[in-house]
Amino acid sequence: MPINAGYEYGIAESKYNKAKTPQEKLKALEEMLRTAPSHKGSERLRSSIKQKISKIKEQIESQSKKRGGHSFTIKKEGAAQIDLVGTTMSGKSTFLNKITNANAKTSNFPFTTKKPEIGTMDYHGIKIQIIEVPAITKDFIMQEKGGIYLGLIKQADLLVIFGKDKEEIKLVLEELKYNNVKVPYIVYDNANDMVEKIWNKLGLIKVSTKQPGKKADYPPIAFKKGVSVRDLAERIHKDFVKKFRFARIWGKKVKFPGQSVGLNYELNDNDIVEVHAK
Ligand SMILES: Nc1nc2c(ncn2[C@@H]2O[C@H](COP(=O)(O)OP(=O)(O)OP(=O)(O)O)[C@@H](O)[C@H]2O)c(=O)[nH]1
Ligand SMILES: [Mg+2]
Repeated sequence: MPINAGYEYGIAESKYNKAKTPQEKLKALEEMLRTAPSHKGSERLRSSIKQKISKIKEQIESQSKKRGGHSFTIKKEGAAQIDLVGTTMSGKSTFLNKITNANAKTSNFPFTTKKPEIGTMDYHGIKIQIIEVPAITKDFIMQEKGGIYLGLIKQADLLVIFGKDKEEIKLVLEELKYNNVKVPYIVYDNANDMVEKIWNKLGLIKVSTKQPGKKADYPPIAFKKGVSVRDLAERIHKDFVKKFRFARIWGKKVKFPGQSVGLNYELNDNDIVEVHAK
């Protein structure tokens, strides 16, 4: 132990020495860096810890790439793929069954879900794929069984994190962090508006087309936030952009219903668009 390093540093260092997996090593190294003395004399120590951290991160990344080769994925369908990830008996299957057409087995016994369960959620006409990943335990992803799901988790557009309490949520988030999962997530909180929270977090908007003199078409189309009338016109038909004259918009951000806009107009959630072409 270096001179003047505190008690916490000593604990972190002994954790590092005992660590078996690269994930445990990374965690201990980060703790060492956090608790290392920060005076001038300890600069070498800090930089050696930082070097070790970057090496171990490379190791984890190459490990997860190798493992990714064995892992299976599920073909994306619909506007987004969302994974329910969490500890056992945290209500993943119950929620999946509630919001999708799935009929996953739920029970009072742990580890009921043994393979990914897939469902489709219909959000005001937008189809969203929801997948329950079998429960996570400590070091689960590092284990043979858990590792095969790492690729699946990494390809998701959003994760919904489940746990029976704060500790479990923390455990799941740490497992993901130490396996380099960088997918955006939202923590499940059993709120009535959970589906809306999920939709908002996805960063998508739903837009409907319409014909002159008729009601809006159903179902609407999902787009990433920030798209313009041009993106919508292209999605409908490639000639639409060439022949475009103007579009009329009904929605919450226009000055009046049916306002005329050009190709560059940025669309908003729930906009209704009537494209006028030559
Ligand atoms: N108190 C409470 N219990 C719930 C809730 N959601 C589910 N349960 C109960 O918790 C138990 C486990 O629910 P599941 O949905 O099977 O949990 P899971 O996360 O899919 O668990 P595994 O697939 O077995 O790992 C069942 O007995 C459910 O009835 C909830 O929101 N609150
Ligand atoms: Mg389940």
